[in-house]
Amino acid sequence: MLTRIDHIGIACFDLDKTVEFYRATYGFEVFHSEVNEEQGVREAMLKINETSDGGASYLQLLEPTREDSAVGKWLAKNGEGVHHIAFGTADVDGDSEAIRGKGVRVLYDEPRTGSMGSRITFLHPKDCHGVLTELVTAAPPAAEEH
Ligand code: V0V
Ligand code: CO
Repeated sequence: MLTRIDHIGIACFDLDKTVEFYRATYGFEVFHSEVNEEQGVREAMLKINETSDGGASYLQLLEPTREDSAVGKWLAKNGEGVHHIAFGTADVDGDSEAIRGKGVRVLYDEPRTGSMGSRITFLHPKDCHGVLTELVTAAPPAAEEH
């Protein structure tokens, strides 16, 4: 069951400048940052609020680490802006398989590693009315601490 907006992914050319915009304009601070080489992104997570399922909602600012990455290609074509939305679930495996069964293309056979040790997969935007959609299961709290 999808229980929250986990994050909104925003593509940018310069992560540091974009982080500074969100800090100076809205007062949002960086909660976590990392490089995900598999996805070809340098990212910053800005926590917006906790949610009733024990999780949280974030903005995910994304700068490509290489031009041929998903975000690099998208930026070259569209410029900066909202790149994807992500729904949180306790069961990304079960939910993605159920959605695959409805005829929506799930991009990965098995979920991959996402921000903060989460497990993620994506649904093809052409099957989702133009919205690249991600499903996320957060890492258990103990795993996040190590
Ligand atoms: C592409 N399209 C999009 C889109 N990206 N539509 C809406 N939103 C997007 N973000 C459209 C594009 O305009 C084309 O439509 C069509 O899909 C094919 O696009 P393409 O440019 O030829 O690119 P592809 O097919 O090589 O790649 C598109 C997909 C790719 C969605 C397959 O971006 C992908 O694998 N994305 C999943 C991984 C990802 O996005 N990673 C970065 C975030 P027309 O022109 O044919 O009509 S990593 C992340 O979120 C992490 C780590 C996390 O949350 O923890
Ligand atoms: Co994401």
